[in-house]
Amino acid sequence: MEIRQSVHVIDSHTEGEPTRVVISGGPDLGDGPLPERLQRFSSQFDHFRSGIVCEPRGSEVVVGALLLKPVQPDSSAAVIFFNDVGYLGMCGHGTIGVLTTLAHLGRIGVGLHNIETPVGTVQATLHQDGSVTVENVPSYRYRSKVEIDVPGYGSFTGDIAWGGNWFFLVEEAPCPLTTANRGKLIEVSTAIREALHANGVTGADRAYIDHIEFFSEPEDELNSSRNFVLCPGASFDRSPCGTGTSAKMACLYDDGKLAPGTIWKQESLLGTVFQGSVREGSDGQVNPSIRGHAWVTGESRLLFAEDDPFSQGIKF
Ligand code: PYC
Repeated sequence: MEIRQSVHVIDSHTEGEPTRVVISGGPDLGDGPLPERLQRFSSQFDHFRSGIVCEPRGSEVVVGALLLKPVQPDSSAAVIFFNDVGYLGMCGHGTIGVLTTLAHLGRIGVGLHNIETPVGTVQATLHQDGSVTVENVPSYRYRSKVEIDVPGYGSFTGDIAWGGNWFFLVEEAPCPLTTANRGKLIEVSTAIREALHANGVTGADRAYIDHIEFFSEPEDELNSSRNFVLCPGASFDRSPCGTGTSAKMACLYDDGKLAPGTIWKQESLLGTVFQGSVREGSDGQVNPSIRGHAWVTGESRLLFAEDDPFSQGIKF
């Protein structure tokens, strides 16, 4: 078997949601600003994205994180996040996975680290107990109480908010938020996303809303809320979703329901938790932070054989 490419990756999960960090063997994207390198990645090396995270090497649940040389000398890393269908602006669980992976490699220690992403630099703290706090990009509610008619499912009302990705946040879940209902939740949230798209409902600057979020009372009364988050593609976030929790806290802050510094405990469909809070930002925005824990699950070399028909991943 002739191997064309060998890629060193480290896998982890953050509160249940997997991250695959590409340590070496990735494409050369140059040294420019991260948005330019993302543009180069998507236009010239999209096959690398799909080869790393799609089946047979990955699955629709895996979020990839390509480690890059940072622009600023005081940054610990630069990273571009991606999944089975494309690229993510920011990724909260993924940033926690990246810090845990860098610590596993002995490249960083306990303390504060700047991590560059295409949508801005975030600060992340590796704590003594192994947990990580991510100070996410400024987040805000763009529109509130947007009503959308979803063919076959009725009408839903939600907020559109930015938390590093675009979210449509629906208070009224179509069924109880349980793992047993995950198929139904994926089905309805996908229909909502399609209806938003068909009706031209977008984020700012006509941005495509690719994440849909449902909420309910938490199962554990010590938590503040439970969520279900549809990710771009057809999978749901096993973690409480860092950018989704940021978007949620921005809406709560806007409604006067979350004071700066108050802890918000967001519970996922699996029952895992991110602990969040906000600081007041400028122009009505908030600076959210989320804290969670990741665990390294594997370290491997992904091999790409010359004659492998699925070397670039299976496209369904
Ligand atoms: O934690 O921000 C997040 C995230 C986005 C998509 C999957 N996880």
